[in-house]
Amino acid sequence: MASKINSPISRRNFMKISGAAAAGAALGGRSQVLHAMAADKAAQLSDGERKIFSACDMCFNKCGIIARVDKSGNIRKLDPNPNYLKSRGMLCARGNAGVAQLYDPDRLKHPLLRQGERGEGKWRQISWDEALDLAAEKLKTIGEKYTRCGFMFMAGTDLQSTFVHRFAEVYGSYNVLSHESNCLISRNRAFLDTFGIVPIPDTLNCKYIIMPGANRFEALVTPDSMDIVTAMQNGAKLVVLDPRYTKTAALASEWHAIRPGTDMAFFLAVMHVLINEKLYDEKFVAEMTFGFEKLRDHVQQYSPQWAEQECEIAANDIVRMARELAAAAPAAMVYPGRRSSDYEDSTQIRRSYAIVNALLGNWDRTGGMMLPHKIKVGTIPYDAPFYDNNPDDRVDAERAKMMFDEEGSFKHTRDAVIEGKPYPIKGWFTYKTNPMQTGANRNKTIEMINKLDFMITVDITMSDTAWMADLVLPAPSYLEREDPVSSFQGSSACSGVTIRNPIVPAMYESRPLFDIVKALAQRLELGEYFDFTIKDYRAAQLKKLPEVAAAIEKEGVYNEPGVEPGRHKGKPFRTVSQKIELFNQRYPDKGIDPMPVYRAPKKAPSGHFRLVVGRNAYITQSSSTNNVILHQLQPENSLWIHPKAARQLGISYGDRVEVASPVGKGQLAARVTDEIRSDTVYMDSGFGALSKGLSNVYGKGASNAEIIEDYADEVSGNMAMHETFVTVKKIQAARS
Ligand SMILES: Nc1nc2c(c(=O)[nH]1)N[C@H]1C(S)=C(S)[C@@H](COP(=O)(O)OP(=O)(O)OC[C@H]3O[C@@H](n4cnc5c(=O)[nH]c(N)nc54)[C@H](O)[C@@H]3O)O[C@H]1N2
Ligand SMILES: Nc1nc2c(c(=O)[nH]1)N[C@H]1C(S)=C(S)[C@@H](COP(=O)(O)OP(=O)(O)OC[C@H]3O[C@@H](n4cnc5c(=O)[nH]c(N)nc54)[C@H](O)[C@@H]3O)O[C@H]1N2
Ligand code: SF4
Ligand SMILES: [Mo]
Repeated sequence: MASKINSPISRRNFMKISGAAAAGAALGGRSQVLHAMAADKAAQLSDGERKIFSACDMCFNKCGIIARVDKSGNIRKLDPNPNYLKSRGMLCARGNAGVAQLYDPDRLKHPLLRQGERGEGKWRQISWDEALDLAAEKLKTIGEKYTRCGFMFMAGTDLQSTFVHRFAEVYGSYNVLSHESNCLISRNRAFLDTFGIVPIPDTLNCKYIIMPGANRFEALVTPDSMDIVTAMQNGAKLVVLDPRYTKTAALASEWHAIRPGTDMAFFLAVMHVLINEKLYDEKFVAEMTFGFEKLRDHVQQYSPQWAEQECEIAANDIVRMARELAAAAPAAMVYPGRRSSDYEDSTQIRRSYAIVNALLGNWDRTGGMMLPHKIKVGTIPYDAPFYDNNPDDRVDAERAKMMFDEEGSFKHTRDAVIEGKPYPIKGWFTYKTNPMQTGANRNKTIEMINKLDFMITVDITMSDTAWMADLVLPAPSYLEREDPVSSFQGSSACSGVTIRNPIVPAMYESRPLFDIVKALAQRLELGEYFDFTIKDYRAAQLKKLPEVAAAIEKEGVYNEPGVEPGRHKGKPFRTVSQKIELFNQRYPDKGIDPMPVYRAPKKAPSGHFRLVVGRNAYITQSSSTNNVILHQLQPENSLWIHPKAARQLGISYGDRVEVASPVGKGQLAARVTDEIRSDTVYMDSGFGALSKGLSNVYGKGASNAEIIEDYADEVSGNMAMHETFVTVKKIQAARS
């Protein structure tokens, strides 16, 4: 297999397209990263048009938008906010398609109560009063019968999700889940347990980036996605390790089709070279790190020649890359990535990234791992009541070795609910999250839901999760909502505060989450905890920040200039040793290896492929595949399979194939391509919807959430979605 592809032509083209950035780069400072085109576009308002600042919500990035509203109050277009430093004056394809989400005929319009069996799709339209009375009664009766922890809550990424947490706390349940245990908690665990904090990569000023298991030019994270392009224009080298030839791989300086699950072998060998060739930052390591001697001895077993057998990247390439990293240090990094819901040892894999960064001495230095910075906004404080009959802990406690209490683990909570252990959970409230499509092993999610007495879902469309609920409540989209302000860390190059303003009035009978939990709290005699409006809340947030308040009023955003290196100087790290822990001192007590120990990934049984997960630039997890504009760009998903493997199975491009794992299966078209390893297959997420309320994506393609088995990272409880092996067989030939 060709493990390395250079693609100078596509890279040149890409640079041409983003030429505006190059013009800015010469100016330095803030204009270095702003894309000048946006400003002109935003300025061109036609007669009678108004512009309103807000923040995109087609994914978690919250890029700055200026909505153009016509005389009759309809949104004509969403423009990027040129002054919004985090998004570098840009909106992606999904951001541009936001209007189609607002005016989607599939929007939920009224509260709906289930009539037939769960998932049968029979609903009765009810009034809000009836819906809220019923929801409050269920919260009361389930809370009384099973304790208040018998009702669980789950909220996706959103500025109003904070009110789900607040409601759960005052209601009395600690069983609150976020989307994060299906996303990035093993990365957070790893960096926290190394640096005592999750650092921010200074991609803009970096000279050498190794990017393992991330796809930043498709899986957009602002501003990293744009800053890496700028850094490359300024001469930085980007090395991508990915079993697929992603768009990021295509634009990178170098791509290596690493064997899935072996990144730790690669990085242990990089440590081997850095240490044995004395290329690490000796002064930094001596002063700032703990456990170097132990690490030095530990990595002797992991030579580049050994690693080559595991990760299938040539030993001399590993040595070369280690040397190149060291030569560029401290403006060199292993990019920490984001989603790490991959393997059972994902925390340890990401620890190996963190440790290489520490050896490079890139902490708190230009082009390296920076101390994060967020502007502290205020809140309306409260003291939650104490309920003395509640169990001692979360239902998923102790199921992983070092879980985050605030995030929990979707995988472990679901197991606990199915088992009814250590105590029963009978109610579920979900807001803006779709675990039916984003939690691995969909049939198990259905099994859990069938154990519940009552499930409430707040969404904007009939998602697969809403489809399984008992009560479905319609919410306004981000273009109709007033949210609390949000303070964000946009990278080393900026942080700021943004607002989300309603651009059009809430459509149909939709009601914002805040109004829903406030009304429920009132019915449960907890009204005092929500005795305010969103406006009051915003005012409390900005009470001590008049400058911020003025800027967001005027420009839709408050930008804070970049984080300067050296901010951490002289401060202790928040670890046991108060240093960067190459050897983690808390781990042994928890039964965790204090330094990453390589365990080869499971081998695929004969005739099986490893299935890996990811996304592309049109898709936000499961939530944009029904959007009519994005649906036209990508109507269904396909199975990436290597020509060699396809040939053995008699599969040609476009043939319909069935992909099956021990827990589920799906049918979709084969995309025979050498852009993937021959032992691995891939499909985009968010397709194969069960809900007939999603008229574009219902029944289109396959749902990888159905097929992926539910393993978990042993340390953090993060879902581990790359541990599944599947079979592939041809069902029907492509029509020629
Ligand atoms: N199969 C698979 N699973 C994955 C991933 C994957 O790539 N593939 N990725 C993982 C990652 S990294 C993450 S972060 C998680 C994310 O997982 P989720 O939190 O489930 O995110 P989405 O899939 O975007 O689902 C968001 C839901 O919110 C609804 N929604 C959108 N806007 C609004 C709104 O304004 N108000 C309300 N009330 N609802 C709204 C959408 O209709 C959708 O049902 O998924 C994880 N799981
Ligand atoms: N367009 C778009 N942008 C997004 C999102 C979105 O849904 N759509 N979601 C946002 C969110 S919530 C997140 S968390 C981030 C996620 O962004 P990323 O963290 O970049 O995650 P993925 O896109 O899931 O990409 C992971 C890559 O890892 C590869 N891979 C699989 N197994 C291995 C392995 O063993 N080793 C290596 N080296 N690579 C492997 C996969 O092929 C895939 O290309 O994106 C964010 N940005
Ligand atoms: S990356 Fe795209 S979808 Fe996400 S917030 Fe920015 S413009 Fe919106
Ligand atoms: Mo994520």
